[in-house]
Amino acid sequence: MKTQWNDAPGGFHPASAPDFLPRRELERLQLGRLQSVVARAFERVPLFRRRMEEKGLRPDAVKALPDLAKLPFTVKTDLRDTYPFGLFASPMEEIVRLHASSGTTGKPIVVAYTDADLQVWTSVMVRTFAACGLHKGDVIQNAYGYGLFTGGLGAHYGGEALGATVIPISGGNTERQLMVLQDFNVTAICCTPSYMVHLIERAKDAKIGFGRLKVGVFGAEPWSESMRHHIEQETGIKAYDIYGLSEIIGPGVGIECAQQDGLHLFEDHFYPEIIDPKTGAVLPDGAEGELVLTTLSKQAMPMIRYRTRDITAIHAEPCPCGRTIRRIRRIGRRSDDMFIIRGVNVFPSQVETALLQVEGTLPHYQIVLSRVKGLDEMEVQVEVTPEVFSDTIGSLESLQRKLADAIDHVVGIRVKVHLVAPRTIARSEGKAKRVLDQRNI
Ligand code: DLL
Repeated sequence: MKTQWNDAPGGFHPASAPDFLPRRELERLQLGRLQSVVARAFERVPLFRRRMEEKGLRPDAVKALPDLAKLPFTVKTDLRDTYPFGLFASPMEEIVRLHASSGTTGKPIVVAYTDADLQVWTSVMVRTFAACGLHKGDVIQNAYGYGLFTGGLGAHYGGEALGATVIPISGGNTERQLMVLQDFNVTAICCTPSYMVHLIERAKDAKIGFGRLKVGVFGAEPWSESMRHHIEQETGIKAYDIYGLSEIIGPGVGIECAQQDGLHLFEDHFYPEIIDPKTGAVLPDGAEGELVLTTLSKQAMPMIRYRTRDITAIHAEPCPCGRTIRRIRRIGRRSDDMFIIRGVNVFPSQVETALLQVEGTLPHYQIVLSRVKGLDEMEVQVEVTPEVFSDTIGSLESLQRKLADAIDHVVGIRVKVHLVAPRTIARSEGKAKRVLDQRNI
């Protein structure tokens, strides 16, 4: 095949062909894959079989794509309850890789891949990088953590298969990251957006730039449009949002294209539904709800109707980039991220959006939750820029008021804002921990 994609950034990569399938062809492919994966899970995963039988269903109930809505959901606790290998649909000798995701409590969840699963993963990561305009000749600094976390190895093999040069630097060691970035002529970086903010700060300290860097592939945690603006302004690169989760495959479930307006889901492998999180009912395209994903081709650990807890909406309208695979809106919220302050639902991402609208602060903040006389309270700690910090008390007070106003405007409640000196909030090398929950202390 002629590899024109070598010459033009953003050009076509052959692996991306499924991104552009005519809808009917895509749906035919999806249905065939769905029927086989449901049959496989029914035959090989006792928990899934039991749930199907409880509903009086057999795999032949899936005659068309909408029939998926009849099938039982899978939830995170199913992975915990069957720890470590209870949901595997392949014998151990066919499993060539395990990853694990640390849970908030106790045992992690374990995910498995056959050789064919790894090939699919690599192909969706190639499509991911291609959608960001990367190709052979690019130099990718992969600062996602290598190890049990899926970010490092997932991006790694995709980058290599793309034909790019991959630097497997993993997370952390910020000085070295900046040195490599300059010296190895890095053109793309993969890390969490919060770590990129940290790199920007340290590069500024060292009075160095970002060399040939042109693209960032940032994900694994929610980040706001204002955060994107900050990163792009400070570095001159294009910052793309990448989505994924261990239970489904890892990174490579969805990616933004050059439009940066929603994430295309590789729905020939991961079938999306949006449900009402309370009733479980499937919602139409455009409606906001919980994203539910079904792996259409996974062998080792098929996930049927996995409830991601990520809140988004499907955009069905065509994308100017020409991809026919549907898009989801950027994920700013998880249903389990929410807390209730004085009767108002609050998501951490709303706080970020509000803070970054106000000049004089840095994108480093922490939300501290506490319980006072049985009621939940929230305080927002925000770092201010060194210039503002050395300013008069009066200007700090005015900034504090502006921030409280901005939060009030976005979230709808007045909360305490505490300005802190630059470099006082812990920096993360991977996923940032934005909420410090002291309610049960
Ligand atoms: O974070 C996989 C990944 C690695 C994705 C590298 C992107 C880049 P988990 O550790 O299992 O897997 O966490 C998955 O992180 O359900 C979301 O809540 C959140 N998340 C991931 N990407 C995004 C994103 C990896 N772009 C969980 N925006 C998911 C918002 C995200 N949230």
